[in-house]
Amino acid sequence: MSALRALLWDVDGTLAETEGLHLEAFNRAFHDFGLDVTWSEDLYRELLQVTGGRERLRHYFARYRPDLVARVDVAALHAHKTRLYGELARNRLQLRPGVVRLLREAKATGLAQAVVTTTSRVNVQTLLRQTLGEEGERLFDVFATGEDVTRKKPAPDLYRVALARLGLAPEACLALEDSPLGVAAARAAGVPVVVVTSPWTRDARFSGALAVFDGFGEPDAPGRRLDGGSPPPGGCLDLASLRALHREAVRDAGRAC
Ligand code: XBP
Ligand code: MG
Repeated sequence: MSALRALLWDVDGTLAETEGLHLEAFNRAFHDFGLDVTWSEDLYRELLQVTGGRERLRHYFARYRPDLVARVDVAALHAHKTRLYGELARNRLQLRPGVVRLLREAKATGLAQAVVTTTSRVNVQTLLRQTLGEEGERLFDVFATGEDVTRKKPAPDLYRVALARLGLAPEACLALEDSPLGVAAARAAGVPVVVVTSPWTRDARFSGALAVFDGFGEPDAPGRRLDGGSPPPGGCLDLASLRALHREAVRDAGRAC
């Protein structure tokens, strides 16, 4: 039986609610490039079905503004969006309630931790430095970010990169994700996955997830379990609850063989 050796963390929507800021950065970038384009929240929710900012832009122009396809340099537009995101993020990013508690608990117990995200390494650095200073990047052993793959989530590639860098088998790990596409990526790599929904994914269906919560939970902001399973004690998702879920996954996989 495989014991839990590592937590694999998604970033956008899981470590922090960043999508509102990404949306703002996309819209400012359109303005700076002189494009008559503004994404609404409803449209952005739909566009989140394409992971990765560059891929999302290409999809948008092809589907909604074919008149702009030949005119827009998507790579330059996305590079500008990334710069704007870094500026906008100053003093505006916070980790989700319960995340720091869980990151530190995992680190103190000797679990490995990885970042597995479609966004860029620089955006991850910005988030971790702004919220946790020097400690931020030291909490993680491995980073797998958008630059590392050509196929982003829901492809398993980012998870495979993280597993290879950790030197661990998928069943020794547990992924934490907020979106169905993230769940699909983790499952396609054989990694069991727990969902903590974000406002952008709250109404989604999460087939293949071990459990679905609406937050990691802190004593003053408890998380709720949304899939009918037993809630974490005191509404706080801690390492003991994650280990119990992981044991269930390993046991069920053993039965299926
Ligand atoms: C998040 C994303 C990201 C951000 C934008 O997916 O799809 O693309 O929205 O980031 P996940 P970039 O949380 O599943 O990794 O513009 O930096 O690509
Ligand atoms: Mg996410």
